[in-house]
Amino acid sequence: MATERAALALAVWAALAASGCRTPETGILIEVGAPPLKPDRLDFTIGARASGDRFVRDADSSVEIPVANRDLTSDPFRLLIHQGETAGETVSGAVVAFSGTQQVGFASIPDTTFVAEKVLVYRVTLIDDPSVKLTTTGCVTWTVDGVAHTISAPGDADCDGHLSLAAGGDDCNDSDPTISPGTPEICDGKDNDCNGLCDDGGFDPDGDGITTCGTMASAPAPPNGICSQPTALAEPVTGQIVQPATPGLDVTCPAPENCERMRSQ
Ligand SMILES: [Ca+2]
Ligand SMILES: [Ca+2]
Ligand SMILES: [Ca+2]
Ligand SMILES: [Ca+2]
Repeated sequence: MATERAALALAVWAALAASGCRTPETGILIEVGAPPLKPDRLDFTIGARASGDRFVRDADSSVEIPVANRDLTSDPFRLLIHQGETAGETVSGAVVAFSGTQQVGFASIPDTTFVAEKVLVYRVTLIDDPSVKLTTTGCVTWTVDGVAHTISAPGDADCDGHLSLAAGGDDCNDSDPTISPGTPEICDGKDNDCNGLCDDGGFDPDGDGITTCGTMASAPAPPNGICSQPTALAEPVTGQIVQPATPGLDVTCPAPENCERMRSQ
């Protein structure tokens, strides 16, 4: 797919060059036109490849462009990113169109590597895509053909909308999107809401300190929000044979809480 798009882009550039354009620079040109609804601004998020397949928002090339008085159908907006302006050699791009606070269009370009002395042209059309999510921290996530794409933000690596503690935020674990202030507590061995307590969501109905997921209820959570989960205290699932109540006789627990009492007797 990337090769086909690059070939298409080069063909487009060849057409531009034939029409009298000067010798190209090295860059990537994103041309945005034909929105379904008239936006008043375009939010370009350009991600530079970091480690592995991870892309991180590049502050220098990610821009917000006012287009309230522009007819993008007849006058497309073009953003040219030069090599060297981003932190990496391979970039990914997302364009979110806004009308006020409402998202009215989206487009993306695939992972693209600069080609020396070429300008790769991507003509994109804004479409309505409900899969797109843009956080206040600058992360963009979207899905194409069932494949999730993410451009994370410096300071918000897990894109949960909360900056890490190191970045001055309140996310006590910036590599886990199921952990951040305001996230509902679930029985998973994590301090989901970053309040410093493990699985403090009513998962210990008999108050013996052992939750139904096998953690210590309301125990102090480590700084990363990952709570200890001692296997010796793990709560059995309903119907599991735990231990004989009478030597030689197996007992099947009717419910986890009953199993718990049985084991402590
Ligand atoms: Ca985060
Ligand atoms: Ca988090
Ligand atoms: Ca908690
Ligand atoms: Ca939890």
